Amino acid sequence: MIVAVTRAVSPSLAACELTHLPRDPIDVTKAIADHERYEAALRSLGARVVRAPQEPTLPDAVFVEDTALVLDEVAIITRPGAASRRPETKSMATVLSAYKSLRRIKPPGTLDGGDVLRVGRTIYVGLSSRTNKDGRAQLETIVREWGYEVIAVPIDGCLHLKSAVTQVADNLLLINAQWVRPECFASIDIMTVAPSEPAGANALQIGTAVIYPQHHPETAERLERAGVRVVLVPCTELAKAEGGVTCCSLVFEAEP
Ligand code: CIR
Repeated sequence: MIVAVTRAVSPSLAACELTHLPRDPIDVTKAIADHERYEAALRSLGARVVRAPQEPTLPDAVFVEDTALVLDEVAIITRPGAASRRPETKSMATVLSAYKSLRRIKPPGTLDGGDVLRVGRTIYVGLSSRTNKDGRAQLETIVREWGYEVIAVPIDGCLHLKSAVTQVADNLLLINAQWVRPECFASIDIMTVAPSEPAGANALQIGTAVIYPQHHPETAERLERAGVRVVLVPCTELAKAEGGVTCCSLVFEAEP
């Protein structure tokens, strides 16, 4: 069974953390409607959507990806780089404990799930403003038990590693090469975003399809030309909060 853990959009979303974008008014009603379309897209691809408890006072709580890394063997509860986001992990730990045994990133380590890209047994970790060396080292120690290799990847110009690169098919990554160097992913095939869509590298792979923002049509066409099935979703309001499609769920295999 594929589980996708999501969380409702907080009414306080407009007070979200921002790093690279200017604060633009967010239509929270539209954000909520878009998020429901996103959950419907997850269901259409066979995922069982499990909503974590709502966190109305935590503006960024919809971006559940940052609170944990879920592997087949274990769930690692992160310690987000933005202090305002650390309380989000408490209820997420409770939800994930129903499926996996838990480990935790401890102070002074920080790690955002958005900085973690797993491809097979390799875990790439972005060197961002949210993830520090200690957090990365703790992750490396935890996952060594199951034989994962951790590789640090410099990024520049974006919030998280997965703002710059995501997996879109078995051996294929979608990349913005201005924000991360393709050479960091030596043996994997690479396709690039359309130059007019720098924020277009964030796609959520579910099986042989990807959930993808409809406001990046040129990159969507590139994906389709590469043979990737694309399920488009509206997500302009969450994008104003620097969130993408991977950010809004934690997707993993679990026992039914
Ligand atoms: C933040 O700055 O933390 C939120 N406004 C956006 C987080 C997006 N998460 C992600 O890319 N994994």
